[in-house]
Amino acid sequence: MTTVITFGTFDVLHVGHLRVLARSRELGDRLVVGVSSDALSFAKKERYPVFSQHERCELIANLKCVDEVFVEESLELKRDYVQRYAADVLVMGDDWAGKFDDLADICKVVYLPRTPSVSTTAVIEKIAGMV
Ligand code: C2G
Repeated sequence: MTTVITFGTFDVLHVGHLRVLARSRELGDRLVVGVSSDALSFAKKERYPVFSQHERCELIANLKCVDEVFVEESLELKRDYVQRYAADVLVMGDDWAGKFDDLADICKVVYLPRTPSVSTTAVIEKIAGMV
């Protein structure tokens, strides 16, 4: 049984999010997803997500490729989360390339290419332009 873990805010869910999760799941038998808390998202991006951490967790937990979700409270706790969920593989989008290589002593670290031309910010701007 190979457990894969990945992390993200996953605000305003779009196909880029879905693809990275589906590809992550293909790397093992079980996919655990850490969804950034509202406070962590604010610290990273200086704005609160459109959808709350409860709504984002509910959406991610109900995707076919996802087995378990939890709230990621801090970027500094990656090692603890990998150990807590007994993850064999840590997957991150390649916007984080190299950032988690220090965890290679406890799990395989994989960076997947992002889906081009789609982002939460672009979706928000597109909707804002329609109203
Ligand atoms: N993603 C992607 N293609 C896109 C947009 C996002 O593959 N066009 C991926 C990101 O690379 C990431 C995941 O979707 O793996 C979630 O993206 P974000 O919600 O932007 O995640 P981020 O805020 O970078 O949070 O601990 C790490 C953080 O929680 C990551």
